[in-house]
Amino acid sequence: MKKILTSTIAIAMIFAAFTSCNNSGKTNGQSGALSSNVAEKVYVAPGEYDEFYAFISGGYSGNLTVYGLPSGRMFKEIPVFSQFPTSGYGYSEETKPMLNTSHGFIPWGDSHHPDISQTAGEIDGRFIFINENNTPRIAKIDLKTFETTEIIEVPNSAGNHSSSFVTENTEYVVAGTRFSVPIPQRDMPIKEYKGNFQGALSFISVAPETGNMDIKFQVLMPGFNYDLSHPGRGKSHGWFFFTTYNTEEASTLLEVNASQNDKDFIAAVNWKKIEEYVNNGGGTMMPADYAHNVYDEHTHTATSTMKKEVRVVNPSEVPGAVYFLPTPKSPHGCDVDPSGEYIVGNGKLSANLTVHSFTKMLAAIEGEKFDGEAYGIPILKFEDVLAGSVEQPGLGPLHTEFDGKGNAYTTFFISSEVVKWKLGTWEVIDRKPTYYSVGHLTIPGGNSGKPQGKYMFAMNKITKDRYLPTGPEMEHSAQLYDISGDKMELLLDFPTHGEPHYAAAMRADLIKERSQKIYDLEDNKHPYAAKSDDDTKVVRKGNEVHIYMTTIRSHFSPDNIEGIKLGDKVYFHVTNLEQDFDVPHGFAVLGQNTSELLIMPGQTKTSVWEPTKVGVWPFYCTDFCSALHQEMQGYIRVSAANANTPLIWSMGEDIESKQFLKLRGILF
Ligand code: RUQ
Ligand code: CUA
Repeated sequence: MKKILTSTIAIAMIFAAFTSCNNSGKTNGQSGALSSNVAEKVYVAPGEYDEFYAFISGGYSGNLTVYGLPSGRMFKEIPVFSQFPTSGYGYSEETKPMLNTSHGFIPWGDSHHPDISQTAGEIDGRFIFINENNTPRIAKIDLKTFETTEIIEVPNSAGNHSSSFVTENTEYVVAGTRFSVPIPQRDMPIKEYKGNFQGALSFISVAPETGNMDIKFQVLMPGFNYDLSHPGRGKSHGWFFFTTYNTEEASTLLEVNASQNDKDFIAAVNWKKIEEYVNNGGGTMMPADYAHNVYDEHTHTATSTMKKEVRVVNPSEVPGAVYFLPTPKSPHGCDVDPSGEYIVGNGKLSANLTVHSFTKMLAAIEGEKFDGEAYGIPILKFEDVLAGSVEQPGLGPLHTEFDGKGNAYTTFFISSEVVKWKLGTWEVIDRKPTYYSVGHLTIPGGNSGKPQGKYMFAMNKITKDRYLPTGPEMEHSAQLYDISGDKMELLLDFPTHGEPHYAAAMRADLIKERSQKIYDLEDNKHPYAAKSDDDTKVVRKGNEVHIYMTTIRSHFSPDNIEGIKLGDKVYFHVTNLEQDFDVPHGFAVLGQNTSELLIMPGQTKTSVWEPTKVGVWPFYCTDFCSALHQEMQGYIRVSAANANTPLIWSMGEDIESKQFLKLRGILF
C-alpha cells in the first residue's frame, strides 16, 4: 500500500511540475512570436472560400463542428449523438429514432474521433464517421447533406474509444472498447475482473455504394483497455493496430495499478484473415441487443431496428490472426505512417517514443520468435519489431500525424508542445509550444496514404489566458500551424466547441462540389407531406390530430385551426415548399414541451404538441426568412375536453388572393 501511495505522489508531482512550468511560458501579442505576414496566411477575404474543411469532434457536446482552414471560422455544428434544439434533431418525430439504443432513448453522447471515408487509401469525402464513447455507437454523416444518416450501437463494448477509424477502402469502420467488461454482461463480483472480463474489437462493414453499416464480427480479446487504433495501409493494408493499457487487468486505482508493467502492448489484428474465416462460416453468433438507426432521405424519417445477435470470434480460433507487440508504457495514440511501414506507440509515461516496423513484425511472425503469450496470443519480442525510437522528444506523448513528406508530428501533453521528427532517422527537427496541454493534432488527410500536409492544427485541453475570460469555463483552443517549411509556424488561435478529441480534415473541393442545396419536393416520400397548399388538411383519429401543414414565404397553410381539445395529441407535420438554396422555415407553438423545428426546402418534419390549457395559442416561424417573416404566424384554438367545437382549418379567406400575390411579387 505504501509503495502505491509513494508512486501516486511521484506521478502527481511530475505532472504538477510540468503544468506549472508551461504556464510561465505564455507569449503575448507583443512578444514577437509571430512574424508580420502571418495575418495574410490565414486571411480569407469576404466572399472567398477556405481551402480546407475541418471536422472537429465536440467531445461531451456529442456533436461534430465544421470549420474552415486556414481562417478558423466555424461553419456549422452537426448534431450526431445529442439532441439539438437549433434544428430539432432528436426532438422531431422523424429524428428521435436516431438516438434510440438498447438502453432506450439517450439524449446525449460523448463523441471522440471523426474519420473520413477513403478509396484506395485516399480521402474521398463521401462520409464521415464518429464514435460515441459512453453508450458505444458509431455514426455516419453524409457529406452531401452534412446530416447524420446512420447510427449503429456496438454491443459487448464499453467506453467505445479506439474508434472510429476506417480501412483504406472503407471496407470497415473499426470500433475497439476502452473498458473490458463481462461478455455477455452478467452479475458478478468486480474483483473477479482478471481473466474473466474481455475486450471486444468490432469490425463494422460499410457497403460500398450505400455506405450502410453492419457489424460483421467482433474479436473477443483479453481484458485489457484498448485505447486507440489505426488501420494498416499500403503494405500493411489488411491489418489493424490497437494500443492497450492496463495489461495488469486492474479494476481499481488504475492511475497506479495500470502503470506497473514496463511495457503494455500494441495488438496487431489481421482482419483479412478473420474476415476470410468468417466468410467461411467461422465464429459464433451470440445473443446481443443493439440498435441500428437509419435515416431515409426520401421519407425524411429515421427508423430504429433492434438487432438480436452478433458474430464473435475468439482469437484462438484463427491462428496467426492476432499478435502483441510490447510497447512502453501505457501507450495512447496508435498511429500508422502513410506508407504503412511504421506503427507509432505514443507511450504516455515513456521517456522515448516507440516506433515499430511492419516488415520486421512480419519477419518475426514468420520466424516464430515469440516472447511467451498472453491468453494464447503470441507476444513478439520488443527488439525484433522495433524500427527505432525518438530519444527523449518530450513528456507525455499522446498522438502522432504525418505530412506525407517523411515527417511525423507528435503532441506532448505534459511538456505542452508539438514535436516534428523524421521517420527513419528518428531525429527531432523542430518543436513548438502549444497553449496549453495539447491532446490531439490534425493534418488534413491525416489518416490516409496521402496526407495533404500544408497545415497542422493542435487541439489544446487548457485555454486559460488565450482569450477574454468567459467565466470559469473557457472553450478549448485550437492552434493552426503552417507546416509547409522546415520549421512549424504558429498562425492562429481559434476556439472550438465542447472538447475537440481529434478532427478530420480535407481539401474543400471534393465536398463543396457534391454538396446538396435542397431536397427535391417531388421526391419527398414522407407519409404526412403536403406538397402544395391544396394538400393541406387536418385529420382527427380519436384523440390524435394530424395537421398536414405547408410553409412558404411568408405564410403557414393552414394558419387558423380550431377544434382541438384538451387531451388531444397534436401532430404538426410541416412541409417546406421552398425549392431555393438556404431558405429554411421554422415552427414553434406556445407551450410545446419540445424544441422548435427547422425545416429545409423540400423537407417534412413533425412536432408533437399536447396542449395543457384551453385558449387560443399562436405558432410562428422561428427562422427569419423574408421581409414578412414577422407575419409568418398562425393561431390554434384549444377547447375543453368535452366541448363540441367543430374541427375547421383555413388560410387567407379574408384577403383577396390577387392582392396577396401582388404583395408577394413586389416584395420578393
Ligand atoms: S483521445 S486526447 Cu479520445 Cu487522445 Cu482525446
Ligand atoms: Cu419562415 Cu420566417
